Amino acid sequence: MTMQDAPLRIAVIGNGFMGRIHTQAWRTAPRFFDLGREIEPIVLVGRRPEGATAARDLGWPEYATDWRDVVTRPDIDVVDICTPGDTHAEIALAALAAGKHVLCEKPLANSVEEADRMVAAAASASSVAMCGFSYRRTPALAAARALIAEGALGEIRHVRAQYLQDWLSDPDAPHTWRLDRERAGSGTLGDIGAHSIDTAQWLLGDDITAVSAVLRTFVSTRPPLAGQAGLGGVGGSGDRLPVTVDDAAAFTATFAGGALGVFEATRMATGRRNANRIEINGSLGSVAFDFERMNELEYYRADDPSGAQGFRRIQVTEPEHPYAGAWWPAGHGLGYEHLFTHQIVDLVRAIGGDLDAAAPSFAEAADVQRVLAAVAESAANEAVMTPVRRVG
Ligand code: SOE
Repeated sequence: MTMQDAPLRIAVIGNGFMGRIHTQAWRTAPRFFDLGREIEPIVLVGRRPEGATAARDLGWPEYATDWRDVVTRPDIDVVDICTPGDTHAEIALAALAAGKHVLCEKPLANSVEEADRMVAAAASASSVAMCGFSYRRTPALAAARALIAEGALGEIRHVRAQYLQDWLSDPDAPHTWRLDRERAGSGTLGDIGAHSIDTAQWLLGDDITAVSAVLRTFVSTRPPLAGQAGLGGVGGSGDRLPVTVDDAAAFTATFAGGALGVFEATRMATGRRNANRIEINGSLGSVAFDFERMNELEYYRADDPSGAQGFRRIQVTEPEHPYAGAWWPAGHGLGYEHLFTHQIVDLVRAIGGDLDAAAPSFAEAADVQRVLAAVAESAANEAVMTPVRRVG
């Protein structure tokens, strides 16, 4: 049996929301896509012994509580990191040093310094290292990228990106690791603003060169977490804990190619559950996308006859659209979990030799980290906020 014939043996590190959805993706990918390789889930890692029951329910043959015991094991080929950001670098470095392929959840790290160490380790490893910016695997966004790449939008002038959620809008929503700077690195900015940054740079094939930013924390303390239900969990009755990260981020950005970007990210936009939106305007047309309608892409062509101009709504559910053909009959549509399945498909293809499929690389993800750092630096430097001068 050659290496390529042998099953790819998987360890997922982290058993929260992301660990669960990655688990699902590893199981589903080989059922719908020809991966050229069998997948063998070996072990799920969580921090608490009581996670064993849920791991079994998810179909894992084994559960462990210390990632250090797992990432060097000879029966593991891929280490899939789904932990909070403060552990990404340590786990990835250990896994790469042990020759494992690595998939690491976004944002790549909690600082540029950590991200750079991960990039260096990936560069000297012979295995594949990829960061999980899952929205790149949305068929509609992949279709938008193809339109932009073929020049259908002409010269790109505007990028308008909003990522709006509301799971923190209740001031009594509990404190979780996502609200702790030590663990998460930043708040809304790194959690969901990072997606918008990655999506914008990837869609345009262009780099953000400078930013001017404001960050806001609207609720500065929260009750401790008592139990897990949904993203926010259930609040307990103990002393309130300090929120050490941003609740919302807003920034303008310039792109190397001349486009102007306006970005907004918040987890406090009441009524907006997962509105990851982006609109791009070019000299020949525009595209607009909202993840709450993820199977649709709006497309405007400036050369349509003047009496028939307007945004057309493309159903990105047809066999000719990226990823869509592997699923259901035309028109039937996909959901959030499919992005993660597509991500696994691309990772396995990269491991099989199609190296371009492993995107974003750690280097590209470190570039997003640099934009996050610039946004934080700009926001910390209040001098960039020019006061409005009023009379009286
Ligand atoms: C929480 O805001 C979160 O789960 C993010 O961490 C994910 O990256 C995003 O896809 C959905 O929302």
